[in-house]
Amino acid sequence: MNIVLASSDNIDPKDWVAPLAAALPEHHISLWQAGQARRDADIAVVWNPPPALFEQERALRLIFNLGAGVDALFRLPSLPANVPIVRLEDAGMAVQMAEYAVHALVRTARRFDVYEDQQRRGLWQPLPALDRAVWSVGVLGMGVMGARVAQMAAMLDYPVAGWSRSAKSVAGVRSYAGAAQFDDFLAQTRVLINTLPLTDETRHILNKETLRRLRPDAYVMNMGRGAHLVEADLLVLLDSGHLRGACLDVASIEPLPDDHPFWNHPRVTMTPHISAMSLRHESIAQVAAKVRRFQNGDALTGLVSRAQGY
Ligand code: NDP
Ligand code: OXD
Repeated sequence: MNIVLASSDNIDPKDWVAPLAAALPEHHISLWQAGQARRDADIAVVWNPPPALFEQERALRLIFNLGAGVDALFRLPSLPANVPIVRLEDAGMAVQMAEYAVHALVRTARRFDVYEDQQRRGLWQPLPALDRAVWSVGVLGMGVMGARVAQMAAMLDYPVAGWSRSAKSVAGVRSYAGAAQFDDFLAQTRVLINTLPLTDETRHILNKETLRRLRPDAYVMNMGRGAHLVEADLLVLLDSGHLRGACLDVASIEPLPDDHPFWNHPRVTMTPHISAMSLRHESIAQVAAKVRRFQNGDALTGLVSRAQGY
């Protein structure tokens, strides 16, 4: 089969094309770049591909997204309507996401942020011991990422709940499902961790109405997408004291503009979309295994639902 790799980010062929070709020696692998002749590709392996890819390659039978979130693909008007899309499932990302969330959770609950400040001020001052019962964690999205985050927080004995479209059964995690249980989920949450995909239903789900429903002195983490959060609402709730802080891995505009208030806000921790990075070796192994299944006519996991948008 003819397989092309395409991304708007610069891809160094030796990083992706050569290892994918080594993993799939029976197929022809090449880098797709705008302005080059059509390849009559069967499969496109993409991350934020240039829109021209789908305008030119009209014979695609499968699109493989080199990430968990497919929102950027759905924004492309040229995306063909009937070609199946498969996204990365975990591939080493879930453990990173869980590590990121637990780091931020423990930092705020155990007051490491305060101890860092005390150290700078030369202050030797133990603070009261942690009472886990008052640090209820709520994870938005209980898919590959969210379930791992929730499990990890539950293993540290925090009270944990998860919210998803369908009910889940995860040890140590109370399940809330659907719009009908959303308010109850928020009302019992103090540390809100977003791992939802960005869809029409979840855009701006973190706004002043929803964030106000959290328990007082709440903390918000966003590792989903910047457009889940109404950033101005977060700032108002931080400044009014309803929220104690936020840890944000994603922003509505990335890279974050130079004059954005998040850069210098004393209670915002900002990271550059790194909570769970695509790992080349794991991603290529997953793509290669699925290409073989596809070629054999076997069912694929990780298929994206166009109706649900994830
Ligand atoms: P999954 O598809 O495995 O999980 C998505 C979860 O969200 C599911 O539990 C799903 O419910 C739930 N969900 C979706 N829509 C709704 C809704 N309207 N109401 C309630 N629940 C909903 O995705 P992943 O866990 O693999 O990835 C999730 C997202 O994490 C990605 O889309 C991406 O945006 C983000 N991400 C960010 C990274 C980063 O570095 N910042 C890295 C990787 C991912 P159900 O199970 O019932 O279908
Ligand atoms: C992803 C991401 O969706 O890196 O995989 O954000």
